[in-house]
Formats: sequence, C-alpha cells, structure tokens
Amino acid sequence: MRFINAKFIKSAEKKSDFLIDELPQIAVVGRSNVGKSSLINFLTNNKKMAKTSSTPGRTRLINYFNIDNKFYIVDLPGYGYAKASKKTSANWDSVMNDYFVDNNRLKLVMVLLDSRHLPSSLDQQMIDYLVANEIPTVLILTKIDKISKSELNKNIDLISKILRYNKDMIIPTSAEKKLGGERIEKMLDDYVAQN
Ligand SMILES: Nc1nc2c(ncn2[C@@H]2O[C@H](COP(=O)(O)OP(=O)(O)O)[C@@H](O)[C@H]2O)c(=O)[nH]1
Ligand SMILES: [Mg+2]
Repeated sequence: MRFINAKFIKSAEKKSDFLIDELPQIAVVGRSNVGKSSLINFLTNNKKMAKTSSTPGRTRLINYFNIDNKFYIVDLPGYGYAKASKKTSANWDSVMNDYFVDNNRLKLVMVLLDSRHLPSSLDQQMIDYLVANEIPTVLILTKIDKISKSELNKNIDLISKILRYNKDMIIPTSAEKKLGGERIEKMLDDYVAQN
C-alpha cells in the first residue's frame, strides 16, 4: 500500500461541523453494509480506522480521514437502511445535500456497489444525483471474494450497461482478500494530482 500515513480527523453530523481546508476530498458512498468502512480500513491498512459493523445503519456521521496530508477520504452515511425512521431519512437527505452542493473541495465520489447484485433504485438515484450535480464518480464493486470470476465478469458487463459506465471506471475489490487496492490508489493519486 502506498498510503503511508492515514489519520481519523473528525466526525460531522451537520453542515456547521464540516471540515473545509485546502486539501481535496474524495468521498465514499453506498448503501448500508456494502463495505464502505471495510474498504477504508483496507486502503489505510488499519482494521480499526473506520468502524466496521455487522449492524447496518449505525454510521450516521460524516467521517474524515487524512491521507498523507494530501487529501481526505470522506466516509458518508449509508443509504437504504430499511429500519431508519422517516425523520432519520429526511435528515440524511439534507446533510448529504449540504455536503454535495457547492463543495469545491470534493474531487471524486467512489460509489460502492456489491459485486454480487445489480444496482438498486437507490444506487441509481444516488448516481443520477451526483451526475446531475456534475460530481465525478467511479464505481467500486465490493466483496468480489464472494463470487466466481465468471459471475464477476458477467456482473461487470451488466452494471456497465445498466449504469452506462465505461469499464475502466468500474473497479472490482475485496477488502477481505485485499484485492483492487492498487487500482484505487493509482486513480486517487491521479485525481488528487490533476485537481
Ligand atoms: N467477504 C467480504 N465481506 C466484506 C467485505 N467488505 C465488507 N464485508 C463485510 O460486510 C459487512 C459490512 O461491512 P461495512 O464495511 O461495515 O459496511 P458499511 O456499512 O458500508 O460501512 C461486514 O460484516 C464486513 O465484514 C469483503 O470484501 N468481503
Ligand atoms: Mg460503515
């Protein structure tokens, strides 16, 4: 791993807590339980960096991780948690909207999708929203250790067609088996360097 020094900086619950400084930000989104925290732990090579949980929906905060004093990885609250109340969902929408709109520090959003499944309507909505707001995105497929190579290739084809993403913007990963990290790092380096 080429990310040497990763550090948790802070959590934010609302707009007034947001971290704004000169460093670029790369955000991570996806439904609850897709593997956001595990991916961050994998990329930072620290099992405790972002809390992973088998109880979905518990991470309701925006968490900022400083990577080598070059950029932040921003772990955003997961969507689609069935047991979340209406009030919680409405609050989620408004905090996410606050985060995404007019955020000139935000350079890229990694949208995580479970490699075993086709994108849900919530995934589609998330992507449509980001595209409408002209925010660059890449798709990160998680948990590829749970499917065969041929199923994975089939799903990459389908996801590429359904969501209309070029395959070089779809990165298959496994936090469990530590696969795909180098491709992500290279891409993040490029985004941070260009912007
Ligand atoms: N087999 C496997 N399990 C994973 C992988 N990534 C995450 N998980 C599991 O999926 C569950 C949810 O992961 P978590 O990172 O907490 O998801 P989050 O809610 O999106 O932050 C946990 O039980 C993880 O251990 C992976 O690459 N492979
Ligand atoms: Mg999490």
